[in-house]
Amino acid sequence: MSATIQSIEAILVDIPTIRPHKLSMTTMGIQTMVIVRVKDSDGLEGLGEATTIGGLAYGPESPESVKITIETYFKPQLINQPAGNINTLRVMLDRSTRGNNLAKSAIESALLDLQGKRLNRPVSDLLGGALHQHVPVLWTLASGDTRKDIEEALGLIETRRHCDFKLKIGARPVMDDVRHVAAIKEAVGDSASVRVDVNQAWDEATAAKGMAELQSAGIDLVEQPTPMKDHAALVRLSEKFHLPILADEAVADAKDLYNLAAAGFSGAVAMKIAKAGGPVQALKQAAVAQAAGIGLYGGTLLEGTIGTAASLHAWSTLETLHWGTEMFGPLLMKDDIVAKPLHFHNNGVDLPQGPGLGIEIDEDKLARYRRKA
Ligand code: MUC
Ligand code: MG
Repeated sequence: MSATIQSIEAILVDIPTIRPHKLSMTTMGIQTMVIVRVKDSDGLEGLGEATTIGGLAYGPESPESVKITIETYFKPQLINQPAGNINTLRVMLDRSTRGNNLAKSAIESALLDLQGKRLNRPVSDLLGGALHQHVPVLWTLASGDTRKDIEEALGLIETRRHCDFKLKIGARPVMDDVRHVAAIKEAVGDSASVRVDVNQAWDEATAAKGMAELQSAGIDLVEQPTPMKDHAALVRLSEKFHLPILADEAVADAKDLYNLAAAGFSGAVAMKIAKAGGPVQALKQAAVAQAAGIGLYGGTLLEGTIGTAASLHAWSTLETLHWGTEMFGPLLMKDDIVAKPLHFHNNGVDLPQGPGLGIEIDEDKLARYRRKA
């Protein structure tokens, strides 16, 4: 008789960021993670995480709604079910609940962690096997101040923690942003790849102007310049410019990416376990991208260590990550709730070792940062 699911807990954890993180739609000062703990009848525990950036200013699921979805809707379906067949559980949740991919991602990650612990294998093995033990990681500059961003970038290059940078733009007039970006590119030099994320802030005409300027400033990639639902604009812009576009909010899962590629988009995709609904679902999107000749990039919703580890296990199984990853979420937070943090070095991060995700909770830290009321 296989082990069954006995308890599911979704815990809100609030940790301040090391500095304000300015996006086009909001400024983050605190990151809220939803930590999911799934226990089975043998006493094994699986960990998962859902986060979003900037709460409802960014997307339709909030940390609080994820907690309610898991506790009120998922938990009654999952309790007493065999823990070992993740596909069966997944189909059940997809049939009963539309969307809510952040909540589904946390559950899928926790079930994979549990299964890995049961089989004494890392999650990457459950996903077919790791091809990489060290994954490149860029850093996002988003202090809102050009001088501070340059200082931050030069320090990170010096210590070899990161050599590539993504700049958050879109909140200011386009030419102010272009000057900000060009100054940073000039300061970090040719060996650093500089990309921008507009987080949907431009209309198509502004995007055309901005992209022409960014192309001449030596920027390598422009992420989600236009609103997420405007697939036609992304396609037209990708045909017009050599400067490649990274589709982010426009493509949550495999189907979205298929539609965008079929409409003629060329460029790259930011895969995120949170958008897709879990590591397995994100890899389905990767398969569509590979078939369509679209470049791969390991994206984040600024998860802490558990969500970052779940993503890393998935990205480690992909032969080529054309644009690397941005799995730096834990480094943006002032503290962590795990016993052993991820090891960031040499412009990347090591895939955690051990069964499951390879991550253990620090119970004292969790007690300190969990939301009390
Ligand atoms: C996004 O939109 O890409 C990833 C890195 C970062 O700074 O923000 C996120 C979300
Ligand atoms: Mg983005």
